[in-house]
Amino acid sequence: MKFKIFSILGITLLCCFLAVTATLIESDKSNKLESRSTKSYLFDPLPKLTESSPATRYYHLELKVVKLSPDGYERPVWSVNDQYPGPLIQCNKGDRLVINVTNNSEDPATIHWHGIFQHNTNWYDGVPGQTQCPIPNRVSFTYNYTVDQFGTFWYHSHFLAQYVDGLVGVLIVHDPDDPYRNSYHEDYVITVSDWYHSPTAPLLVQRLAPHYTGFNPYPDSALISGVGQYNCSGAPAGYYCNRNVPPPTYNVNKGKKYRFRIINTSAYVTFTFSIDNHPLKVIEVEGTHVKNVSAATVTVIPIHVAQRYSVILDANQPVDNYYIRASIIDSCLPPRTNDTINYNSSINFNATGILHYQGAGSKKPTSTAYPFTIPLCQDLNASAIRPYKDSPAPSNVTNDFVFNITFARNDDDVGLLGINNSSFVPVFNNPTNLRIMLQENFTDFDKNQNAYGYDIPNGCVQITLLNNQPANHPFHLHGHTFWIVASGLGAFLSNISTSEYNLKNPVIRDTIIIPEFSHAVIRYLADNPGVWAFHCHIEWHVEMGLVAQLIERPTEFSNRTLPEDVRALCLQYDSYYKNHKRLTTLPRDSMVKRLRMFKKVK
Ligand SMILES: [Cu+2]
Repeated sequence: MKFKIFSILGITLLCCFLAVTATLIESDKSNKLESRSTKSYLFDPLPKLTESSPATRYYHLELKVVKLSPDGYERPVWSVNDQYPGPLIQCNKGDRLVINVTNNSEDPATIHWHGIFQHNTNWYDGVPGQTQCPIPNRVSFTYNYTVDQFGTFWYHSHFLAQYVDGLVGVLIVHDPDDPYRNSYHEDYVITVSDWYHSPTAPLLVQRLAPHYTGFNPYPDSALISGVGQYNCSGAPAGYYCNRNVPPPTYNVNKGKKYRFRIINTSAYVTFTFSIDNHPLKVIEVEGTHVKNVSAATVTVIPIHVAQRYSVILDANQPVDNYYIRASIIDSCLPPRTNDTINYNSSINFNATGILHYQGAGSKKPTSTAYPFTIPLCQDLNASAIRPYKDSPAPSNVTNDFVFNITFARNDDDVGLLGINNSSFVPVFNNPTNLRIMLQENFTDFDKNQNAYGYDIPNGCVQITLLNNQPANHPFHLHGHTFWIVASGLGAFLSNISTSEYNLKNPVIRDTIIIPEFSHAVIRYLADNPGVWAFHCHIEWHVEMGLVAQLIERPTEFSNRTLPEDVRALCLQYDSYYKNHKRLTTLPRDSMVKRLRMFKKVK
């Protein structure tokens, strides 16, 4: 075994107080992955866009597996342009994004643009088996869409659990008419995420193994903006592990105001987010501006998987260093039973970063956390996030669906989640939107396609979600935002009284938590023909089947013209599989086989 002493370059001003000491490295000549470290854009204010809008903005994303150590522990990471999180994409409302994706990751992949409506471009929504075939390895594919909305978004792979392996990035759309534009000086992004030291393919194989009785895999770290501080106690002998990663640090100047865009890119966990001594004024939730009221100023924000908030921080405190806190809410998780994958993880649930006032020097913060007063595993109180402009929900429901969240074991004793007792199985090489375009009727699809359709132009779709399970599920709707007209305890229709519906000024967002034994009623307009996923965003639950497909206005959609490169991708994907000699050896490919197996069982 060979040890080297490494000194860490590029240390920020603040981290000088940390002793940067020796780190262990074992050189592993058999591993051919390149080891990279890149400075993240996340700690700088968003660069100003120079071109006037509407503009066409071009991006190139290369998907590639590299060795990175976000929390000090080195592992293969499914990176974008060698980075984790992937590079920033930003534009103005009205711009066109042309994003060329070159897949050199060895796996198939797709990119979903989380929260982007994809009006008239359903085939660029990036969901394998629903809106496109996966992009095979060594193939490039260009996403090309107009962005007619604004807000804080992210992008991520939608292929198996690839995003949990690192394939995520930030997408910001600026609003020329932002009512809060003059209320802050700089614009920062913060991501919070759980992080796993094992690649997800073996974790998924275990999670979906017959007779498995545990819960979702336990993460190893909590990251702030892609940076974590792992104590290395769980690192196997010989693995590179640096227990002195500098803390994620955001610099502010006293007297200025800062917008922070907070994004939870986790696979699993709910965080609370706070910055000591600094109340946060919420101004945006998932692409909708929030009303300027005193209730919008909060101290602690619960943020579930895939949710986003923008807040304004007033740097009006004494010049000092203060803790930024991202804490995993333990009580949102099931008990840590010893049959759960990675149950003995040495994770620190309370990740911290530093808000550094210019001139504060480098001493460690002594600030204390705000008391946590928000009800557990619920969304931020609705009074804090009312839409800036009152936006009544439509009152005439044209299509009414009830989705029961169900759990059952199949004939192989594999635990599966489902919508109305049906566990979704993607068919990667025959995506639903292509089938609709070939005039197939969704009512003829296999039951495990979980296809729910409606055909009334601009009708109002209502979905009642009933969660009679001891688990919390953050549900995300593609292609839309929705009005939350009701939510609360009780998982039966009898628990819901229509007289309590708020149609006047309900919260609008695209990702909602459905806590255990609870319900929610959402409405949205059928204004976007296409195939839209509606699913729990806990990645482990996605692979267990907690996914529905909403077939929106198939009559109209089937008459649209599919871009030739989208169709060609399916031919490339089929030939990739025919020629792929390692089909049975790559863990992620064995996952594909396993998913096909489910299809036979149910
Ligand atoms: Cu879930």
